[in-house]
Amino acid sequence: MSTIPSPSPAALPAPLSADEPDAGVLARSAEQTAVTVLTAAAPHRLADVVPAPREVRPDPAADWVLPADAVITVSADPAATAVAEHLAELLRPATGYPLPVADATTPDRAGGIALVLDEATDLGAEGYRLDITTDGVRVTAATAAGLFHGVQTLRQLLPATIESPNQVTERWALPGGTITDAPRFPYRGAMLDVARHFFAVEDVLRVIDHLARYKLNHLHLHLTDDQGWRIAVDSWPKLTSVGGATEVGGGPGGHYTKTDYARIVSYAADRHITVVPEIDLPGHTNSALVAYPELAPDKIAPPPYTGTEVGFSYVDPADERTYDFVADVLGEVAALTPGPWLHIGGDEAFKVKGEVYTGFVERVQRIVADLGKTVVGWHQLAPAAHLDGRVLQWWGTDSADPTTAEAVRQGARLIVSPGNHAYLDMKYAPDTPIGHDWAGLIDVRKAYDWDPGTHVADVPAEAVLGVEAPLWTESVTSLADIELLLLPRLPAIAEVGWSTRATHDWADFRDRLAGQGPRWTTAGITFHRAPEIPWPTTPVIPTQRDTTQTDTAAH
Ligand code: NGO
Repeated sequence: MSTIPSPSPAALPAPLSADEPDAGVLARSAEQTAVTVLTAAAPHRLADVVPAPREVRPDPAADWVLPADAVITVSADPAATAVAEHLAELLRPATGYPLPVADATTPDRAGGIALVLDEATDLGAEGYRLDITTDGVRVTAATAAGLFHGVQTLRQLLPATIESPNQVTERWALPGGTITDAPRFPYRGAMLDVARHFFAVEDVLRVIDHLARYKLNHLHLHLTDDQGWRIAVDSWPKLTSVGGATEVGGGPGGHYTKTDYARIVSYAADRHITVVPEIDLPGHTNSALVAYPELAPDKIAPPPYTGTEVGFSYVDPADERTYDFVADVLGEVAALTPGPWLHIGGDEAFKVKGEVYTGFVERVQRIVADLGKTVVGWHQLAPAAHLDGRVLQWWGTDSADPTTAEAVRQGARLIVSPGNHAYLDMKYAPDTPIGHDWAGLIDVRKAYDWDPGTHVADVPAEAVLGVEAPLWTESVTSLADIELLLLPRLPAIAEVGWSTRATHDWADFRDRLAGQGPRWTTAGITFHRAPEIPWPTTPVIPTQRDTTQTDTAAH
C-alpha cells in the first residue's frame, strides 16, 4: 500500500464553530431526503470508544478529514474485502460519497482508508491496530475479524451524524493517533429468547447489528421453551406446526424455517458473529409435548402453555424414544449451524432429579459430542460427568456454587451471565415499563461494575471463556421493547467482556457511553435514557421516524 494523499481542501465542507448562530440548526433540502446538519466540527477524542480500547495514543496534530473522493483499499482477500464493503456501506448513506473499494495492489487506487491484513500483527484472533494520520486511516489486523472490529472503532470516531440514513453535509473529521486493541475474553455474547415471544428474522438481524457495533461475537438464540418451538425440524414437523403456534399471552407465535435460520446465521457470520442455538432440555419442553405426547412422561398431551411459570414440563428421560428425538433435533440443528456450539439448556428441570437428571444430561452431552459440536448448558449441568470441552453458563445471583467450581476444576469452561448484572430482562428501575426484577434491578452501573474474571468463587479467570447478556422475553413483545432493554446496557456488558481490567472506570465509561446516545438517536434506535448517564443535549439530526424533533430517543 502506498501512502494516502491528504484531502484537497476544496472537497471539504467549510467547518463551523459551535458558537456560530447556525450551529446545530437543521436545514432540509426540497426533496426532504437529504438533511444538512451544521455542527461544531471538532473531532471526537481518540479514546471516545465503547468498549474501551486496550491502548490509545492520541496525536492531535494528525487529525484527518475524510474527503469526498476517498477510496477504501483492502488486501486481496475475500473476507477482508467483505469487511471493506461493509465499511463502505456504513459510510455511504450519510456521507453521500461513492467510497469505492479497491484492491490494495491495484495501481493508482490509493487514498483514504486502508484495511490491511498482516499475519505478523501480534494482536490475536480479533485484535487490530488503527492509525489515523494526516495521510489517512489504516486498520491493520491478522484476521478479517480484527479488521471488522477496527472498522467499528473507526465508525465511532466519526461524528454521530455518520449514523444518518440520509445524506448529511458534515465535516467527517477523525482524531489523529493510534489505537492498539484486542479483547480480554474470546467469547462475548448476547442471548435473545425467541420462544416466549417470537421475533421476525428482520428483528433478529437488527439485534445482530447492535452486537456488531460493540464487538460482541456470539448470538445465543433460545429457540425452544414451554410457550413455543421456533426452529423447523424436518423429522419432527409438528414441533413447529403445532408447538410453534403459541407464545406468552396467547399471540400467534411463529417459527424460523431452515432458510430463515440460515439467513440469520449468514448475516451474523458476515459480521463475525457466531450463532449459538439452544434447544432447552429436559425441562422447558411443554411446546414439544403438545406436539408429540409420546415424549411426555404420562404420554398425554398437555394443554398449550402461554403463561410465564417455569419448571413444570419435561421430556420422559426413561423412554428411549426421547433420545431418538434429541438426536434427530440436535442433528438437524447441528447441520444448520456452522459454529462449534450446541446449547442444551438444562435449567429448571425441577421434576427430573438426581441421577435421573445427570444420566439424561450425560447422554445428551455425548450426542452433542458425536455430532462434532461443543456442548454448552446452563450451570445446572455441573453435576453431570465432565465431558471434554464442555462449557457451563453461569446465571446465578450469589457468585458462589461449589458444584460449578468443581466442574470447572475438572475442565469445564464458564460463560458468565450473572442474573443480577447481565440479565437484560431485569428492570433498570421500579418504573421500567417492562421486564423482571427477580434478580434485582440492573441500572447501567450494575451492568458495568463487575468482573467476569473473579465473579464466581473458586473459578479462575483462565477458566472463563467470556460473558453473555441474556434477554428473556416474557414481557418483551416488539423490537422497540428489545432495544429499550438492550441499550444502553449491552455496551456495558460488551466492555466488561472486551476491555482489559486496567481500563475499568465508571466515570470514564459513563462519559464515553453518553456519546453513543446521539448515534442511536440519529440511527432511529430506541434506548433507555438512563438518568445516571450525561447524555448530550446538543441537537444532532432528526430520526427517520420523526423529522420534526432534533433529539427523539424514545425513553
Ligand atoms: C431464568 C430462567 C428462564 C427465565 C429467566 C427470566 C434461566 C437460565 N432460566 O434464567 O426460563 O425466562 O430466568 O429472567
